[in-house]
Amino acid sequence: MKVYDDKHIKNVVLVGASKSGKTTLAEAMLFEAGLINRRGTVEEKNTVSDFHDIEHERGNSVYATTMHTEWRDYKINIIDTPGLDDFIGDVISSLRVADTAVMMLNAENGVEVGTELIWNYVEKFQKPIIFAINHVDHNKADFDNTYEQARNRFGKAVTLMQYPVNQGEGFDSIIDLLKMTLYKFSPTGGKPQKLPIPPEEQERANRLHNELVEKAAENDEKLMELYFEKGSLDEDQLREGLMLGMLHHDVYPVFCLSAKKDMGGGRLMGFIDNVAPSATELFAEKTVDGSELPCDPKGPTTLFVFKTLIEPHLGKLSFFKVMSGEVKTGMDLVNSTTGHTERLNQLFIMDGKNRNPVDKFTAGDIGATLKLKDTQANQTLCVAGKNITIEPIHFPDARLRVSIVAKNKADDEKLGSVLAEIHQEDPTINIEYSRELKQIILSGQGELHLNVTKWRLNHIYHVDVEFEM
Ligand SMILES: Nc1nc2c(ncn2[C@@H]2O[C@H](COP(=O)(O)OP(=O)(O)O)[C@@H](O)[C@H]2O)c(=O)[nH]1
Ligand SMILES: [Mg+2]
Repeated sequence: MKVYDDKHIKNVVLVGASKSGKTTLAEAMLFEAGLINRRGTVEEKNTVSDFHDIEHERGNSVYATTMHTEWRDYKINIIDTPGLDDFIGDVISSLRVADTAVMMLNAENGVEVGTELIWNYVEKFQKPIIFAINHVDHNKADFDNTYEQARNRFGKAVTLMQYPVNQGEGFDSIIDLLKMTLYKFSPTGGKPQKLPIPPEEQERANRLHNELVEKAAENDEKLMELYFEKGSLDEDQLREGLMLGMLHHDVYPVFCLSAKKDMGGGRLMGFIDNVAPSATELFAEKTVDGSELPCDPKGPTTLFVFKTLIEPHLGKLSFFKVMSGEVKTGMDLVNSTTGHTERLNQLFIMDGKNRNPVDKFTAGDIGATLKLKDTQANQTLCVAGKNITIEPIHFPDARLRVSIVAKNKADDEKLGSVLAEIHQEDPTINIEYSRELKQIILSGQGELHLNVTKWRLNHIYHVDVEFEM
């Protein structure tokens, strides 16, 4: 595994309404980069991202899954998230550690209710945003309408970087307004041919290109001056302007894709490499004592644990982002909440369920470790003597409560401990004991959320339960 420095690591989270194509895009991004040699599909239940049994059963993502890809000297960490509101907990923790949110829109449906729900969280985190309009190969795809809806709903920052030349079933060509090139794909997708923009598209492409340049120039006085002087900006200046625009929410670049046909993912990755900010370019992290921690590889080693996964046969996996410094295998770090020391015996890059061992991670990177004794999600591990606590994630309150009983009395005790594990994995599942009712009260984000919890109790922990509303 090649070692990437902090400037060459980008963290993106794929968010958007259910079925917009997030999991399919993640698969295409790994496949195009050659990290997997077979492209799985959601239908065949063999994608890297949707590896949990419940996801296979539902044909839909339930958990956030981390993966990585490598594209032209950059490492891109991808977190694929579930699109349904019931599973918002994992969307929130993923947004917290990502540096750019890729909001997927389905060109058949435009802006959906699910898009709006997730937008509320995306905005709260103030992270740079890219819109990826997917499904442009569908016969009902309407790219322009989807773009207009996004612009009406999310504002003038929504800025075209591309548009499809021939959306619908025959889709195979994209005009890129940054590179001013036509990308033409073979029927199997992948790497496109680069062709000149055809004469009939030149006027539209020029007009949109100029809009784009102006948008990039607006973000910096120096660039504005150059633009007035020369009437244009070169590619590096454009990149700089767009990156500043992304940082300040003045530019939400729009891309077009068919994730299913593997068309457009490579260009999107190239843009993430070259324009999307890395963690070191983002605003410093806030700590609970009101100070800030810049993402600096030379700073004090600080890991923020954003997610826990408990695999019955493997134990506890803790996912973290290196907020500062670097972490090496065998290092001792202190949990700033409990004061206990944890040894990080193993470090992994996680690609779905696959663990790839590595020796170290540097500031801005995302990794995982096994068997931390006493650390939960939302806690900080840092080098002894520093006592840094990263501002924790605030999860929404429960929206539905039920009382829960084991069908078999003998499971009563087990139920309590298993539910505690489930809460560790998903902080939006809460458990209280009602003395009055002498019952355990389970609460979560909705009926589906609680039913998935029931499914897990039954299929993974072998505890049969009943809900009483
Ligand atoms: N036609 C078409 N179908 C797609 C595209 N991307 C995904 N799909 C299909 O849309 C469905 C939902 O995709 P999935 O990746 O699970 O969406 P997610 O819920 O956002 O993760 C699946 O049946 C995919 O095969 C696309 O670009 N074009
Ligand atoms: Mg999915």
